[in-house]
Amino acid sequence: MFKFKLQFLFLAAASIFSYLPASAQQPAKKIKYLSQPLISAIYTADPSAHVFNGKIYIYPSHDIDAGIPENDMGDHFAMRDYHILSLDRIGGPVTDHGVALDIKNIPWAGRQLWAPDAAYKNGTYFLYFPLKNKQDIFQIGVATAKTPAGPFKAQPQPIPGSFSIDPAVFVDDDGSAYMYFGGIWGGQLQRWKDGKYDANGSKTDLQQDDAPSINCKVVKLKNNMLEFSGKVSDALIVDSAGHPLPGKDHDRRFFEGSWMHKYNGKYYFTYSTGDTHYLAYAIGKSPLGPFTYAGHFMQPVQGWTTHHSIVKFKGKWYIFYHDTELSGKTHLRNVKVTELHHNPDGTIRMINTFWVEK
Ligand code: FUB
Repeated sequence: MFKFKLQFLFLAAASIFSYLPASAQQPAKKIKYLSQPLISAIYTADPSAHVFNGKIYIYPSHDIDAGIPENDMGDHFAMRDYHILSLDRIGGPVTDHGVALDIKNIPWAGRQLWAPDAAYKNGTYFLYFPLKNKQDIFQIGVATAKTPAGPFKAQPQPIPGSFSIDPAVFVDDDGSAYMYFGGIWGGQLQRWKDGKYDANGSKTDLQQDDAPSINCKVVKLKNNMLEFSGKVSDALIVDSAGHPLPGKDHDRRFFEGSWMHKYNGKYYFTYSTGDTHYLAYAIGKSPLGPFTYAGHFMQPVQGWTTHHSIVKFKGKWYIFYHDTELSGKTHLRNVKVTELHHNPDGTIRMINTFWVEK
């Protein structure tokens, strides 16, 4: 899953000069970043941001160095707890609220607490998290708290009918809540055919280039926010002619890390293309899709890929994302934020998060 093509290019660019004799060295090239890490005391990734009580709360993964070798299934992402961050204003100080949920307090836990999200309803905050169960199969759990920073108490079992990774919960203007979830390769989505897990299924994607690609999943949540209401369906992405994107279209097809925001009455489904390292978007008339592919809006970051969220705060739109500026290592990431701009025609302005200065 997490090969380090771009990271390698970056490290090569940054370090090649230090191996040359001083006389042969060219003027040092400097990597410049669009934004700075929001915190540096711990490594954080997969930032899901929400505005609660007039503040921004960020629900990130907490990256650690577990000493597990890197592989395409993401075993090196062996996270064990969550810390919640908050800030009163963009650019202001960031508070780390400490451990909000620990894997040792989740009764069904196997390993790997991956990208979480949060939501609020009727006086309760909900933290949604992907975690491998004791059979090493990813499912999605939920924990509750009375305050946005927790601590959160996990439900004794995963959400019935849940699978794969990267839950993103969107609450529409009418109060209806939807969960988008799924990720291929290490996220195991390709192993879920006909609602059943196939341990012998492909390790990456379907490996059928001309067949429709695997879609992210979407499901309405019950009013209690703890259970799925009805059937899980595909958050289908189609091209401008209405055809599903094929499996071979790695530049455009869904990989993982979905998010939903509503802009001018339209539903913007955003996601990572994974092995091609872009953030892409597709627009629909309903939160359930289908969504028409509209383009890329973030160029590859430093690191294998990024994971984002989009939120409106004090009249402006922001994107929270991660890269590996602090560590230079794929599995030790840091969260960042920058402004996101919608163009007058409804497209999203392209973001480039780093460049090499001559
Ligand atoms: O943090 C672990 C995984 O890496 C997330 O679940 C994916 O979205 C990717 O960011």
